[in-house]
Amino acid sequence: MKKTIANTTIEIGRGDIASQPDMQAIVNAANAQLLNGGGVAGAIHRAAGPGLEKECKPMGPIQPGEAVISGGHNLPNKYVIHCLGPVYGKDKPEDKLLADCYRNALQLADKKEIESIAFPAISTGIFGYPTKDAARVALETIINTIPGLKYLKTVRIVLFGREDFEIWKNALDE
Ligand code: AR6
Repeated sequence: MKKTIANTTIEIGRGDIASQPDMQAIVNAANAQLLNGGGVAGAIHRAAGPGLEKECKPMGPIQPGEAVISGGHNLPNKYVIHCLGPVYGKDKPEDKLLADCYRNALQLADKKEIESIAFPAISTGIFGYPTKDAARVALETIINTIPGLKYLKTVRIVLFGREDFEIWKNALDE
């Protein structure tokens, strides 16, 4: 499932965020301390090796909505952009903070002249953000941010589950 906006293609795919070798950057659904964790953060840190945590630790803690960049270490990607999503029901307003994540990550990527980036569904796991609402906020933000970027050609959303994949596909269709 693809959609092109101002020369940038948005793709919705299924898979593991830590196995996206054709992307220059991947995004981590991080914790504030930028340490190893569960879900996406666990998969990324496992594949990257201990050097990633060592590089990230001094950059933490970060705030909800913030994004920071590191190297990819043993990952096939040159960069990892770490975003702290809002905890649903706690960090408010959730929709603004989630939008900040996607916008800040995309702008940071463009500053580094990154042409391809893969996102997981930030905040929709342990942080409890409902998938359908998160998909709408994320896609709206991506679509609105793309025209202001110079280098980015591909934005991929990588969904773990089949149901999540269907929800995001429908959201992009709308
Ligand atoms: N690839 C792609 N998507 C995945 C993967 C994977 N390998 N693993 C899980 N998902 P989460 P959050 C999906 O919990 O809600 C961590 O412990 C998952 O099904 O990783 O932002 C951190 O340390 C869900 O839809 O991120 C933080 O403390 C989505 O990715 C906290 O969890 C996000 O799930 C962050 O929570």
